[in-house]
Formats: sequence, structure tokens, C-alpha cells
Amino acid sequence: MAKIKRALLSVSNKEGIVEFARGLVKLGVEVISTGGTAALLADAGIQVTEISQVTNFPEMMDGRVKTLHPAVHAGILAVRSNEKHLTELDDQKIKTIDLVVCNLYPFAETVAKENVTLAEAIENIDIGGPTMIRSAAKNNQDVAVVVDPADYKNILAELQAGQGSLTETATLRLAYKAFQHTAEYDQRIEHYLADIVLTESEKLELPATLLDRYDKKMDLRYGENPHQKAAFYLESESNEPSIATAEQLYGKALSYNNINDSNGALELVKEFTERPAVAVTKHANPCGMAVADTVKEAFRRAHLGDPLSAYGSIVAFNREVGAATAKEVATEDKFVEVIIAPDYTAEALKILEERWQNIRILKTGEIYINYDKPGYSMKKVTGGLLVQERDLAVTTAADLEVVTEQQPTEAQLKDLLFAWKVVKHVKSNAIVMAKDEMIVGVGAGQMSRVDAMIIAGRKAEQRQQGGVVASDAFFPFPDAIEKAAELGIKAVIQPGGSIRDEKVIAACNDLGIAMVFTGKRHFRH
Ligand code: 93A
Repeated sequence: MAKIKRALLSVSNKEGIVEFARGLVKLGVEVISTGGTAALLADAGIQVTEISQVTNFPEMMDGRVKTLHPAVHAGILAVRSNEKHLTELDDQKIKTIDLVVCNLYPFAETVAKENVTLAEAIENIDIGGPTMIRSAAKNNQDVAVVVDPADYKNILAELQAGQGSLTETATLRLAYKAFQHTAEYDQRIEHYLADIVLTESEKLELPATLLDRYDKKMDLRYGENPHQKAAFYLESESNEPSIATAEQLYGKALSYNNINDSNGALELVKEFTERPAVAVTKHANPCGMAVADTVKEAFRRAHLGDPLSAYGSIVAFNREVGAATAKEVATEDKFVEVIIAPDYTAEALKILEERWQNIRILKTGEIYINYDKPGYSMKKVTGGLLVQERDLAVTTAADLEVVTEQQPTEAQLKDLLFAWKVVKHVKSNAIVMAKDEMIVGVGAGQMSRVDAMIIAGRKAEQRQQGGVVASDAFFPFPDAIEKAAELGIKAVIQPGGSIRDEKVIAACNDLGIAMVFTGKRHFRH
């Protein structure tokens, strides 16, 4: 873009605007502004042109119409390389506007207040602001738009370095942020009105008789897919720390999939009480998981399990997240959607919030209170509801039966128990490969156990070999064991109980693999 000559400043959140305007004036920019913003700048001794002088119209209808005028929008939207556009501007004596600084009427804050009336809410729907922001964002080749006061400092620095103009990359990035800002703004309005106008049957509402222990916590934007309506109901008498009781400290509202997937991640780390444990999950299946002596190390190794799948993951911790861990999470190469942990230090929160504008940060508080309390899991089927007890079975070394000539080593035993805890949380058919208390490969949700083994092996191959394997249910044939041997697996944990157990054990003996039976399986469908 060319050098910025004229800027239009119109902000509801006036934080930092005086310093920013002063910086612009120093760079020789003419500052135009709307009522409240102009008054504030003038008070601070800054030279400012009132918007009414630009439009030749007074601000009207209590401010409902202030910037909605061709003198503003043609000035923003004119393509500077288009002679016709420039002639048309000249004909109307309109000057270009090269920078728009705007943030919107506080709609969210208004509707969050108690006893807010519909009229008050409606009055706080900004029309002129989003229009200006969108005009400027559309014409980002020639115009810069700033919607976030946190950007003022950087923009000034870039302008100073760039002789009063910004790069195309910078203005395009600002345009992206601008559309994100207006999209979120409209979404809040839509949510507010949905609550008012939608009838109970249009929202997702469970009949009280069916589930009178559940209270609706919130309507969700949509379900697993955008065409499905959805809501989140909480068990009224639950006192167990969970995704339902977690407090959201930061970020956009949780989606249906966020809640489901975060639940999976949190329940998995709850299995590990003694040492720091971290689960990195996607679609409710872990792609990485590790325990270590420090939280940071547990995260580092959990992420290392499958860095590719970890992009866009949900990360759950069983310990407080400190600054060192947050720094490890927030490196350039990573993208985390949701983070859930018992707590965070202030510094850790700051690091995470600065890294991702949209990361959802959830705090559970102490996670082991009331854990392993019996309860139910339910699954809706068409025309009915399946109810079962939660799978709270715990397997310890004492429960294991070694069935092969080869005995597992101490280190293998540790890894076998680790993998067994993880496999319980993976969709069936599930295979988990682990080494040194770290997942190195997962095969989830396969229709055949051999396929699950092949997929886990493919992941593990990229890391290291010679680990252990856990299978959530028995091996019906020796074929998956043969595959495991090819992949360098040295020890196996599985429930046992197949009519062909003898064949599977014989295969392990031939291949020098140690195998233990748990006597329990962990299907998860
Ligand atoms: O009521 S509006 O929708 N009509 C407008 O023409 C208009 N132009 C800017 N709201 C409008 N704005 C908004 O006014 C901006 O988005 C900003 O939030 C606010 C700044 O007003 P003031 O400078 O008077 O405090």
C-alpha cells in the first residue's frame, strides 16, 4: 500500500487510542474521528477532524448514522490503481481513507448484564462499525484496518519502519483479523436472539421425564456437524471434576466436538495419579501420551508420539501447567485447540493466550476428588438408550498372568501397564504401542485387529522400535502377533480368552515375545 495519509478512528473500547492517534499524527497522518472518540482525542490535545466535516452531515439519530456515508465508504473502497475510481472520487470531492481503526459497540458486555432489555441489546448492535471494518478489509490492498487495541504498538512500529506504509502481508493479515472480529460479533447477536425467539422444540430440549437429573448448561452452536442442533446438559448431582464442571478461562465458546474430545483427554490423564501425565488427543483418541518426572517433559514426549496428528489437538494435563510447560506447548510448529488442566500459573496463562487468540483454556481444579465413583455411561440408539456402568476397572501388576516362556523385563512390565491404561481410552479395535512410558503408535477404531496393529506399527516405525503392545481385546488369530514381531515388538498385554489362545501363545514363544493376560477387556465403541 501507499503511504497512509488519512485515518478514521472510531472506537468503543478507547484503550490505547490516544497514544495511537498521537503516533499517527507524528507520522503526518490526518486523523478523522466520530463523536466520542474525537472528543477524547481533542481533549488530549490531538489535532482531529470531526466525521461530520467529512460527510457534511451531522451525526444523526443518537449516533445510529455517523459513518454510513459515501464520503466515508467511497473513500475507503476506492481502488487506488483504478483511474475511474479516482476520477469518480474527485468528481464528488471525496478524499481517500487509508487506515480504519475501529472496534464495536459492546454487545456481548451489554447482554451479559443482568436484566438487560431487548431494546438495550438492540441499541448496542453496531452497524456502521462492521460496515467500515468490512469495507477496509475488502480493500486491504490499499487500506489497513485495525480492530484490536493490542495491535496498536506493533502497527506504529511497522509504520515507522515502513515510511508510513504497511506491507501487503501485514494488511491482508489485518483483514483476516477484521473479518474474524465481525463474524464473532454477528454470532453473538445471533445467539442472543436465538435464545429469545426459538421455541423449545426448535432448540434441542430433552424431555424432563427421560432425564430429569440433567439440566441444560448451554445451547451449542451446532452438533457434530453444522446441520445438527445441539446442547450440553449437566448432571445436577455430579460432584466429580470433569469436562462438565471445568471452568473456561479463555477462548471462544466450546463446540460439541471440543467438549466430547476434551472429555476423552481428561478421563485418560485421570488414570495416572503418581507422576505428571499428558495426553494429546484428536477426535477423542490419544495420538500421544506420556508420563515423566516433570510436566514439561511429559508434554514434550506426549507430543513427540505423533507430532503430525497433534496439529489441532486437545491437550490434557493431570498437574498444574507452569511457564516452562506453556513455552513448550506454544512453540511455532504447534497448534492446540483446547488445553485442559487442574490449574495454570499466571505466567503460563499469559504465554498461551499470547500465542493463540482462539485457544480454549479449561481449568478443572484438583482432578482426583471423587474419581472412580461408580456411575453410568449412556449411548443413544435409535428408539432407545443403552445404559451401562462406567468402565472403571483398574489393572495392577498383581493381576497379570505371564503366559509365555519369555518373561517381561521390569521396564517392559512398566510399559505394558502404561499401554494398558491408554488402550482403555482408545476406540476399538484398539492397539497401542509404547516405549519408556510414552505412546509411539496407536491404531484406533479399526474393523480388524491386524489393521489396527499395522496402523500403530506404521506410526511407531517413524519413532523407535522394540516397544510393547497393548490390545483392548483378545487376538482371535496369531496373525497380528506375527505382524507385531515384524515391527520389533518384544512384549504384549491383552485380555486373553480366545479359543485360539494356545496358537497365539505358541506364536509368541516361536518369536521370542513375552505376553501377559489381564483377564479383562476394554472395548470402547
Ligand atoms: O450506530 S452505528 O451503527 N452507526 C454508525 O454510523 C457508526 N459509525 C461508527 N455505530 C457506528 N460506529 C461505532 O461507534 C463504531 O463501531 C464505534 O464502536 C463507535 C464509536 O463511537 P464514538 O466515537 O462516538 O464513541
